[in-house]
Amino acid sequence: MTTFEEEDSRLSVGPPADHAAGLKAVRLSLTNAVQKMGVKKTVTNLRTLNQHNGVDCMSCAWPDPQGHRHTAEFCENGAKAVSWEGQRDTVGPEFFAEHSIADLATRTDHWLEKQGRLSHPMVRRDGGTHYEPISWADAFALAGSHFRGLADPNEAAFYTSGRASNEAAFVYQLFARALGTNNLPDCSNLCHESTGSALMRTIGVGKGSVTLEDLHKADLIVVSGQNPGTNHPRMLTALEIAKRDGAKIIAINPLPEAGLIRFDNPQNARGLVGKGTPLADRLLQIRSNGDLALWQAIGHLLLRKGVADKEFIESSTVGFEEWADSLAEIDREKVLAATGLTWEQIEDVADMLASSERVIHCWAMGITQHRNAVATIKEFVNVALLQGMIGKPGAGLCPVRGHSNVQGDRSMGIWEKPPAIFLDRLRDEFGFEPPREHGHDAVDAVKAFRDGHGKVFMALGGNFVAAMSDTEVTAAAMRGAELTVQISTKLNRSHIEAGHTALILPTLGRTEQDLTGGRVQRITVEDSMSAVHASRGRSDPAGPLLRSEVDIICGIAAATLGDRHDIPWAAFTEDYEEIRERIGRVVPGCDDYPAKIRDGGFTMPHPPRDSRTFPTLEGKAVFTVSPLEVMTIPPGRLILQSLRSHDQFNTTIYGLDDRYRGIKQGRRVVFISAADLAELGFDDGDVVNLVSEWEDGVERRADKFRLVSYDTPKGCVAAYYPETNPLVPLDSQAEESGTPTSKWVQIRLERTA
Ligand SMILES: Nc1nc2c(c(=O)[nH]1)N[C@H]1C(S)=C(S)[C@@H](COP(=O)(O)OP(=O)(O)OC[C@H]3O[C@@H](n4cnc5c(=O)[nH]c(N)nc54)[C@H](O)[C@@H]3O)O[C@H]1N2
Ligand SMILES: Nc1nc2c(c(=O)[nH]1)N[C@H]1C(S)=C(S)[C@@H](COP(=O)(O)OP(=O)(O)OC[C@H]3O[C@@H](n4cnc5c(=O)[nH]c(N)nc54)[C@H](O)[C@@H]3O)O[C@H]1N2
Ligand SMILES: [Mo]
Repeated sequence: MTTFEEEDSRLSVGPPADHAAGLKAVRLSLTNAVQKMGVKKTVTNLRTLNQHNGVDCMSCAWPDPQGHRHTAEFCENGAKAVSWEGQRDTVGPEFFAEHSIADLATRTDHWLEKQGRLSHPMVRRDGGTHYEPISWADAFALAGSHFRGLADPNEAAFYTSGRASNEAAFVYQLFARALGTNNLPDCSNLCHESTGSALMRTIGVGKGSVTLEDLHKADLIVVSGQNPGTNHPRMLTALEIAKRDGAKIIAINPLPEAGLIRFDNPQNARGLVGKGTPLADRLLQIRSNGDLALWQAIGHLLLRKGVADKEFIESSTVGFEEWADSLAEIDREKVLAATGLTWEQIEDVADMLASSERVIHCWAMGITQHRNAVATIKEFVNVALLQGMIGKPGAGLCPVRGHSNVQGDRSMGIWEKPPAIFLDRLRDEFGFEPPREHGHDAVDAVKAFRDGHGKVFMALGGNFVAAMSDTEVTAAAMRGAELTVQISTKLNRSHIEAGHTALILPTLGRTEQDLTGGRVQRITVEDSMSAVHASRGRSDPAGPLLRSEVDIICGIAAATLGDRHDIPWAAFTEDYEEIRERIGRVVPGCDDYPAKIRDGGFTMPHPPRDSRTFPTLEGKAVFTVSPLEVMTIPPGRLILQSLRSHDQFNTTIYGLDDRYRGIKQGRRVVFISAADLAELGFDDGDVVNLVSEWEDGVERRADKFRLVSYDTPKGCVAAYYPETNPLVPLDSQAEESGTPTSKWVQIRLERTA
């Protein structure tokens, strides 16, 4: 199946599952791994995954247990990620000679990545119809000449996807700043940026405040806008442990996701043979973006009950009175309309919170990718502060990160708005004055290239064209670049919708042995709970020409900057320990970095978690007031959220099934309520076009989706990303954080002829 039509022809729909994982997951992951990698590589890779001294799994940022680890400390989707990277087929000069870029443009995302690992540096010369081989030296020289030719360093943009190691991220931002720009858009801009914005303002640190231990000890865990059964399967083990000790779990989600309902833990005997653990004690099927109203109502009810950790509020916070005043009254009708819940359901949750001593709030993309995402997260913080649920064992804020090292990349300075302290330390270490004005985030970068101000776009991993909103606009912007440079492991859309001159630079994956500089190199990563540790790949690289990310970045940096600023690019490549030395001196919280890594890793400091101190402007935690704005849509229209299937990792499509939602062999489906089907006059199985409506008057389209009758609130439908990204307007962004509103797009359904 290579084309879009063929891929859709076999779609079938069955009943959704009511539980996640179990024996079937283990069997599927092993069969899949052996098919892709062969037996030897499967054993090497899976045996060391998430073990002390082994490979950090690149499928998600969920932390590893500190002490005892299971022999198989990975999940079905971790195994998929590893075998996808370990695939034996390769894509090299013959493949590119056979397939023109025009031909590749007709292929699906699934087909593109499935062709195998990129094995040779390739270039598309200006006007060329095909990619052709290029030597590494020529590739570096070509990139260097384009960077040197820029009239202004801000004509460059440096994108990062969250799989890059701390070492690669550090030298990458150093290169960008030594060139003279803070244009460092990253996948975080599309992901947890709203979390960072809300937490920086309210608690002074843009990261979660709990450890894995805290989760085990909590007595109430709220999981909002997250589908852990697919996206963070190992989180279910933590929920199961908490549950066994009596914790209650509340899931807030428009969809009854399988993993939230019941979990068969494949790693213990009970899970293998028994019926599994029922996880959520409550499932609130909230309407899209009803969360702000819900949490304001909960705040209101808790205040009415007199719930408050007065000592903590008094000693450690500001703004309590204003917040409490703002919620003295609440418009009940507005709350019920926004949430689609009953007042009894909301009171019940407030009661559960009131009677709990250790509460953890978890959230992910169902919260961050909305227009008022930052306000919603600030409301989680308000309620947590009211109850004093921060900086105490078993309690806190737990944004669950996506990419395995997205948090580490931020710590290393991948940020278009770097804090002054970071830039000061960079200056002191390297003796040059880094640029101070803020750079472009992901949306700004698209606009710069769309409007002709952007000239060179470099990407450290990822698939910017498919991951970004407004696919057609983004693709046209990238095609307008003078040069695009993609450091990648697999072929994807961003290699096709590329600049006039385009480089594909094949790199080692995390599971592969890195012998750069003739020595065994390790890299380091930081997980969702700020734990930093080393990772070392063991398997043979997919080809002899592959180079490490560090090697490629330093090669291009040296070709661009020569010995400007005396930065020892060659020494960095020789031995990554040299980079770790610099990380230790530049990155706040990383003192003695090399030694701490050698000792097995450490947890980054987090003042609110560690000592209930809050490095905000006010020096205390901040209650904030947000207006309750209820977003409405005209009659006959629907709110579309775009989400992940069980068989994908972001834009990487492993397969065409979504087992937990009953979908087989297809992805162009829209989950819609029976009530909407009836009201709009459609039937389950009808094929429709999706048309998005936005204030600019432009109608964005995605054609031929099959309607699937599903248990989702009326008015709220769901479909997979990246297929739906053409529908998300570039300007539809979260306030303050700028994240595209991937979970809120106003659409109408159009009958197909
Ligand atoms: N296997 C696998 N693992 C992954 C990834 C992957 O693609 N595949 N991606 C990684 C990355 S980068 C990330 S960021 C994470 C993503 O992890 P998730 O955030 O779990 O990913 P999504 O599939 O976007 O799911 C969003 C969830 O939010 C719900 N939701 C949507 N709108 C709302 C709303 O308005 N309110 C509430 N309360 N809920 C809502 C949806 O129904 C869905 O269950 O996973 C990471 N891990
Ligand atoms: N509509 C909609 N859009 C979304 C989202 C959504 O929920 N809905 N989610 C957003 C989120 S949360 C995120 S994080 C972004 C993800 O955006 P990205 O991080 O840009 O995308 P990925 O799909 O993770 O990138 C896949 C590519 O990374 C490359 N790759 C894989 N491993 C490595 C490696 O080790 N090194 C290097 N150099 N390259 C590697 C491969 O070439 C592969 O094709 O998408 C966002 N876009
Ligand atoms: Mo993400």
